[in-house]
Amino acid sequence: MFEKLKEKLGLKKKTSIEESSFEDSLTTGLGKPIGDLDEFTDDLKISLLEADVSLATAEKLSDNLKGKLKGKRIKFGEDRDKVLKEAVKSTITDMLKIKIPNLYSMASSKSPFIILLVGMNGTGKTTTAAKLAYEFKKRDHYVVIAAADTFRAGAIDQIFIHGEKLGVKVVKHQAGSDPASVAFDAVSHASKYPRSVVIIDTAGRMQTNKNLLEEMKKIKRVSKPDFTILTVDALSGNDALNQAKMFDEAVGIDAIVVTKIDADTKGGSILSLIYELKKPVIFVGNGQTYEDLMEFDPNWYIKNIID
Ligand SMILES: Nc1nc2c(ncn2[C@@H]2O[C@H](COP(=O)(O)OP(=O)(O)OP(=O)(O)O)[C@@H](O)[C@H]2O)c(=O)[nH]1
Ligand SMILES: [Mg+2]
Repeated sequence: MFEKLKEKLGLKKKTSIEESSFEDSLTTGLGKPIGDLDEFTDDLKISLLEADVSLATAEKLSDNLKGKLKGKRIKFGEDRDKVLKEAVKSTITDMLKIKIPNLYSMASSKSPFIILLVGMNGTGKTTTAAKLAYEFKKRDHYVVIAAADTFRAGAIDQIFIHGEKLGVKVVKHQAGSDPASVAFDAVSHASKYPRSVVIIDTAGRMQTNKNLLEEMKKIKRVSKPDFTILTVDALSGNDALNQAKMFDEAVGIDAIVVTKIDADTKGGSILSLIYELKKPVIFVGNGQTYEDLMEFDPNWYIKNIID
């Protein structure tokens, strides 16, 4: 996973250091200066950009790294490459610091708990809706899926089939009908049951399609979700950040699910999403089966891109 970024940030290449006598460090105990970092950070920035990290995030990472290493000396017995690698790791760790909400415990404290899924075409909304339904059912919730993608031909059938496989209720209207009213009906139905969770699957939005965006705002107004999730496809690379900004401005999002990380992705967009948008990545989709929804763990991510 994230092989490209790992390979880049593995920092395998030996970095140069001005040779100075170790006698100094032995007598003073202060070690050698870490040396000029420009070449290292320039290479790092290029690696980050190649791995789908945005320019702004790559530059910030590089600045933060320089700040962290300012005045740092390499002590006798210490390896400069290792010091640099640990510094990159801890810089990324700091940039990923954001509170990740616990959706499962949130859903246990309100019924019905309403989740709205939004995102561009094909990013994995319907699959993620089914995966979430599976997880909530496993946790003894009464799950209702709202088939609120009334726009794309076949979308209602697609989610209905998932509902049958999972044994969860799917509220649907006819194709072409008002998606907000589907969502409303699903919430009304769920209100009759304790520990209920409503998952609203919506139609894919093109960034440019104003009508569909307006429709999504209406779904949100009518269904009053407790939690709005954006799905982005890890394969969309740097565009994921643009999509997330656009959706956040248009409807407001609480968290992001990055899908298809099992495909040959570079993974860098996760860092820019969290750092620039200041929105948590809550889950990652790592396959097409219902079990393939992983809670996002920053430590796991860092391990996968560096170690
Ligand atoms: N490998 C992999 N494929 C995924 C993942 N999530 C979704 N997919 C696949 O991506 C394709 C699109 O997924 P959908 O869930 O239909 O996407 P959508 O956002 O609902 O698409 P629209 O309704 O057309 O906007 C399907 O073939 C899914 O099986 C994932 O985590 N990994
Ligand atoms: Mg869909």
